[in-house]
Amino acid sequence: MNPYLEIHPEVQQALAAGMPVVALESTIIAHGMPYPQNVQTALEVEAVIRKAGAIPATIAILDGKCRVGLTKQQLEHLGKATGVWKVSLVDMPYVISQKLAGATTVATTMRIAAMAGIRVFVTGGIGGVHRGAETTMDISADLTEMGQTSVAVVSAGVKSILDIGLTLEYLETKGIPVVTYGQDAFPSFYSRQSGFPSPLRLDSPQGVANLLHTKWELGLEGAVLIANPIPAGQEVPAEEMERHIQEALRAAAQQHIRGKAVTPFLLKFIAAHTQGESLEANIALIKNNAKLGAEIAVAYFR
Ligand code: PSU
Ligand code: MN
Repeated sequence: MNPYLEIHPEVQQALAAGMPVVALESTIIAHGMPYPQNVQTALEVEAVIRKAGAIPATIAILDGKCRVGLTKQQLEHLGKATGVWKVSLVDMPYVISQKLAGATTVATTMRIAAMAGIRVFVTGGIGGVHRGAETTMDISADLTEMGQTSVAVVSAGVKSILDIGLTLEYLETKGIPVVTYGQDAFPSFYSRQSGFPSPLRLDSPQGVANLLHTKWELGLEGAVLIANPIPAGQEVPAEEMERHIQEALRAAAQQHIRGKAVTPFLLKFIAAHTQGESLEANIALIKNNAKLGAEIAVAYFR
């Protein structure tokens, strides 16, 4: 067992018993939503996973350990404290060795989930290839990590703060199957459409579970991205989002925002300018993803 890994007893027991476990990230808690909705949502998402017959394991870095499964107090701390790090792979050794509090990104959560033996992971939106990446080279480590770590990632597609076309190209290059659940169009987080067709489509948790099983049995390591469209009726109109995204990108350029600060800056800017609407949509889609993720985990372990 890795000395830096600390698995909550309930999660440990579930893994030992071969029961379905679903990993959850914590950047969305510390940097993706305001307090107290962030902690409230994190708890509700865990409840959705339990109701669907799986055990939730929210992942974060605390006291020099990769924690798999958090207590309510730990969730509360991550959601409330200031100075919680956003930990992508590049930050992991620093935050762990300095014993700092860290919220894990998709890339880091996947890596820790794999260390613990968890195969299914639920998030809101993944990082990807940023608009303008042809000059900035800003490509999220989420994509390279998905290229090598065998964990299924359930998300609501890709937010249009990114270049969706380039992100799909990159996923293809890395050999990451992209499966949209229940429709032909690839979704873009706040919207069920993105203007791009989905490379693949499946309509049942069992179908997804079979794909995962087949991929990994073939020795094809790496993730599968499952894009789950936001529930109809919860969408934020794409034209409205685009206006806010353009504004956010201009502000980021003016303020010389670079590197790992780019994604949180854009997300915060957009949240502040769309207020209740984007937050409500965000909460709806993460719960929707949690339900599907749990169903996939249950089917996979059957
Ligand atoms: N995109 C979203 N919501 C998020 C993130 C991205 O729509 O919360 C977070 C995730 O934790 C993701 C991270 O892993 O940002 C990507 O950051 P970067 O682009 O710096 O790799
Ligand atoms: Mn980046």
